[in-house]
Amino acid sequence: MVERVRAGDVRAAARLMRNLDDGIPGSRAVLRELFLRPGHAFVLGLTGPPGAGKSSLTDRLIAYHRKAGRTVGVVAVDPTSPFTGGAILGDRVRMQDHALDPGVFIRSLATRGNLGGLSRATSDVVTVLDAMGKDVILVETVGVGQDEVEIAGLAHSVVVVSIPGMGDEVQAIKAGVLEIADVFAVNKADREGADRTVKDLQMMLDLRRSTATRGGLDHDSEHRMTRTGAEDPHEAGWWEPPIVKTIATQDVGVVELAEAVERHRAHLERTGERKLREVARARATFLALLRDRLMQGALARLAEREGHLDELAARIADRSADPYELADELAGRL
Ligand SMILES: Nc1nc2c(ncn2[C@@H]2O[C@H](COP(=O)(O)OP(=O)(O)OP(=O)(O)O)[C@@H](O)[C@H]2O)c(=O)[nH]1
Ligand SMILES: [Mg+2]
Repeated sequence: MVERVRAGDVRAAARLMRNLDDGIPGSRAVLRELFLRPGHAFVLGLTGPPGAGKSSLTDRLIAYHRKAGRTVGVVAVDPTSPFTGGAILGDRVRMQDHALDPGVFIRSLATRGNLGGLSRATSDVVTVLDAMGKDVILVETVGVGQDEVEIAGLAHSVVVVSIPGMGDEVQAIKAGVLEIADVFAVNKADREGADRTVKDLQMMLDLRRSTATRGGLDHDSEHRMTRTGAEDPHEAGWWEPPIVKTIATQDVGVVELAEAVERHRAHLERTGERKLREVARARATFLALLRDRLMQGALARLAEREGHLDELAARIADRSADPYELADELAGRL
């Protein structure tokens, strides 16, 4: 299985991804082997509010990279499929032009059916796609900041997709996304208000630049990457996120978007930040794994002693069991 995946065998990769999803014994050992002999993929995250056009842009970016002779892997994560009534079908339809292209591998993930959480499942798929030798991996996630999938911990570069007329949502962007955006795409630029959105974003960036005294990456207590800033923004090493207007449905601005990402990729190489991001990704992956393992261990022990979790929950609810004491005790024993 390891050799077949590394040779780029699509069926072996699809099977491995399914097995990982289903928790089939042995699949994690395969993943481990693959992890230790990685490929060379550049991982690009696309994130933004539901319906912003992330899948449409992803589709166009696939075409762009294929034209340049690069192989592409895609992970589309949708924890909120009610918005589209099933992202998996939607993504298939939107990206169907590439369904028969052997140079493209598309994998959709929904919340259900992923043992150990979406974050880990996403990172597993990225590992497999990388091992397959894909040149570029596009990871689409819905949501902004509060998402279960920490896209910044997974990708080398992150494109934040916004749309005209977001008003309040730009406020929301201010909170978390500014920190993770390497490139902004203002999609649906055929709609009114695109220039206004560009201006709003630009104002936020200007504000940030004027308050920042230092630039660089560190981790906050939530083990996310944050910019600590270690130098004057006007010195080399400061990355100013470009804002690109796009119309995904008409293939407008897509080359500019891809080129902005390419400039960021070059910046990462030049400044050594790519390595930093890979360390950040390793950190996030490891913590997610550890959390899973500890939780599994704790729940198994709990089941031995206290019975089914639902029964215990009922006892906690009617105050006949003490959740604080139980949690302390379990954690202590682990
Ligand atoms: N007018 C216009 N419509 C667009 C544009 N890009 C995408 N759309 C439409 O917007 C809708 C949502 O596009 P998607 O690509 O599915 O958006 P998404 O962000 O992937 O959506 P979710 O994955 O459900 O969050 C579709 O009907 C697209 O055809 C654009 O540039 N202009
Ligand atoms: Mg989508």
